[in-house]
Amino acid sequence: MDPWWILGGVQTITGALRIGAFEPTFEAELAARYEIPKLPEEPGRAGFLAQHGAEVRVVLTSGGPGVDADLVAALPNLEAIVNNGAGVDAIDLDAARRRGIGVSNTPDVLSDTVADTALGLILMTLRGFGAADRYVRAGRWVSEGPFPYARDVTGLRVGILGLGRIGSAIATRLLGFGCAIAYHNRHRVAGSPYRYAESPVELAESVDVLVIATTGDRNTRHLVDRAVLEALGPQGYLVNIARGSVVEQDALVALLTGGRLAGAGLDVFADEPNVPPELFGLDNVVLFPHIGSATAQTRRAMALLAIRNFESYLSTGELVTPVLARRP
Ligand code: 8YV
Repeated sequence: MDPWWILGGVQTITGALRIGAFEPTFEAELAARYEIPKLPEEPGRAGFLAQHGAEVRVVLTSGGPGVDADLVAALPNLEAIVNNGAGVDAIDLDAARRRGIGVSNTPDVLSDTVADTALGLILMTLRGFGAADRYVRAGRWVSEGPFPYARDVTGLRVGILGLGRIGSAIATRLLGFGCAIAYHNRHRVAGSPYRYAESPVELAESVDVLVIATTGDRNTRHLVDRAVLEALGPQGYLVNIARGSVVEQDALVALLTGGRLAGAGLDVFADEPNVPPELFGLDNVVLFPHIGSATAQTRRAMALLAIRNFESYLSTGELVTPVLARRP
């Protein structure tokens, strides 16, 4: 290990910098091992960067606020960005690529848990399980009688937008429900047993439920626009466990409040933690606070993988799970 990384064996890491608040498990696992300086918020941020920016070689981050082009520019010797999370949408990958900065994420270890969340949203939205629970608690079973009928999940036609690791885990689960799976992806997945749709609109118009499992980046921004939502139609449901940026949220809200979509199950939003209040009164909409991967086991596995990337970079100059390879 280079001498500038560790001072006197006390695991005080120099040359590294933490950006933003970390989710609790990553915070705890990191704090148990290392002391790493945090980038202060303004008003101290600019002064800190002017004084220490050139010392920073590795950045640790965990989703937002991430690392934008300005921050990359303020860290002239940055070599690697380690993200605790699969999605790297809060990191300016173009700015990193231009400078040859490596970027790592935490793939695979969260796929099953996020897929479980998607199934939970499908079941809750179509069967009205959340609304049914509220019905009992409000005493309405007693005062109003039986809860209204819901929609079957078994045998549904489900379209998956983005058949990557998470999308595939969702599809596998849905096979157990006898669902017919179709997908759209930037590229057709060789050997996939599922029907391929040429476009998001073509996928949406041929399914009962559209599940978004793409990455969130500038290529997927508003991929699910008004035209796709209208193609899904008044009998169709939208489920999103990916990123709010993939959906034209204003159009989604307008169609849901106008009764032109059957319902939606949403774990992610355009401007988290703000959720359009127009959705709060709709029983055909299920709203989660971005909990796709939020189990104790998975958050620990993610934290340990992020730390493995960090340690590997410090000792070998290689990231374990890079989304962007370092180019010295
Ligand atoms: C976390 C996520 O909320 O992995 C992702 O991309 O969206 C979530 O698992 C995020 O990483 C913050 O820790």
